[in-house]
Amino acid sequence: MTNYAFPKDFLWGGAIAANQAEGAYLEGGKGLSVVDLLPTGDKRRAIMKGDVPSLTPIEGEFYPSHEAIDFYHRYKEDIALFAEMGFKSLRVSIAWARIFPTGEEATPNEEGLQFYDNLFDELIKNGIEPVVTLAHFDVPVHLVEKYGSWRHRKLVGLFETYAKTVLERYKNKVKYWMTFNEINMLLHLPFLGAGLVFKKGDNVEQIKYQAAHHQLVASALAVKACHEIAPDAIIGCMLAAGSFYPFTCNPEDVYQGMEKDRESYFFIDVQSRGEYPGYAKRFFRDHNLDIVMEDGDAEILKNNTVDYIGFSYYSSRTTSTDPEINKNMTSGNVFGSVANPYLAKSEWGWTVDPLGMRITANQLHDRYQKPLFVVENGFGAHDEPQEDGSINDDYRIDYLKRHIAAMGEAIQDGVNILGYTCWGPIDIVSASSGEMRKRYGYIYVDRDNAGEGTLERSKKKSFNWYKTVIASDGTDL
Ligand code: BGP
Repeated sequence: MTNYAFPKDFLWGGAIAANQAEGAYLEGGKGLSVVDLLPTGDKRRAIMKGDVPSLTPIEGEFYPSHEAIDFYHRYKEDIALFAEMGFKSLRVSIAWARIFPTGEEATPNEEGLQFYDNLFDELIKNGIEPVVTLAHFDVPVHLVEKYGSWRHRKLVGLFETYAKTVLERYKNKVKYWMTFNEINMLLHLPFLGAGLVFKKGDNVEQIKYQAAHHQLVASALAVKACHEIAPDAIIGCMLAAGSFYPFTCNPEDVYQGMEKDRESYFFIDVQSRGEYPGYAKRFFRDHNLDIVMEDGDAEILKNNTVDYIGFSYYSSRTTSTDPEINKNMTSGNVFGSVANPYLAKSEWGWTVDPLGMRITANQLHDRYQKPLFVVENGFGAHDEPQEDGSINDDYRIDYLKRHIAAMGEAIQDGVNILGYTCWGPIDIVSASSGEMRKRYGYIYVDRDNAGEGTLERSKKKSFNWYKTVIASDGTDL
């Protein structure tokens, strides 16, 4: 229960990504994306970090993105279910390689453009506002082969062309845009975030921050294009958020927490304030990083800042300078977090911290003074269907309830939040593990880790719960 209602125009909904839902990985003229090279399990983790054995799919290997949950063919059925829950918005991403299969054709792939026209039309017909991410972990593989992906300046112009193409095409259908999903993921999973492949002897830090600069300029150019092409639309950035707590009140721990937060804030500082913060310049100096910036880049960044801050929030993080404490890292956190003794963890080692949602939202508000949009939040869990097929996912309802309440408290604190698109309202492929078994949905999809199953959809207990939440403007949790 909340003791007040969320705003009437609050964008309740859900979020998915092309590569985790669509499947049809080479259909309709689509080219290969980096995510199409990610198998499941430990191999996936190594590849996401940049140790990439092959830039073509390996014979006999299972790649979950290739079919995913077949949203490409079943989106109408899925959207009908979202509409039944009362969704006001659905966050989707456009697969770059559906529009430009190699990333550098002279003209876009009409079949790819048509697919998203159909998708957006279907959403609009159902009263659901499309919220569109331009890049959700899916650089065309051709650009990795030819240019080394985002390490090369060439990607900036190619991305700008792609962004302009889709903005022009969908300007009358889409009002909410976002540039790079979890842009700070580039530092932790550089192949996933930016298509970066490393060889022995590479100066990894130099390559990552150069790629980051290119993405930041490309993001600003997409903002510029959006403001010119679709002046009634708004465009934001997207941060994998979750503040670092110091493990103790030792100032060394507190300072380290600040530094760790800045590793992520650095991106948003540039996208939202329009310039590199002093601490980033110092970091480059101290680490002998020589980031090549072209004449005019500073102006591009300064003049094209984002309209809102989109973020994902799954958990807080905790940091310590004590080597003994550091032996106890949480397994599920790519950001490098030690276990927090006050908080429980999910089966995948993700810390559960609803109050952290309120803390993070307030910190982002204090820092940027721009509207926020919670574009991902949810609980990845293994669901066990009962004999009659029903799924009683009370654990998921409990997680979501507490996080929505915390978000409501943040709104009462004065934070302007545009909406809430929970992650994976229908079960989709997990980004970090590639598993289907790690489910977030209100809608169950019959498919297992090996890709077996009918792909049939069914409602979990949480389906009606979320429907009530939306219908009651968040008062009935
Ligand atoms: C974010 C990504 C999503 C997503 C989510 C949940 O990092 O933006 O693509 O999948 O996390 O993570 P996972 O699927 O690994 O549980």
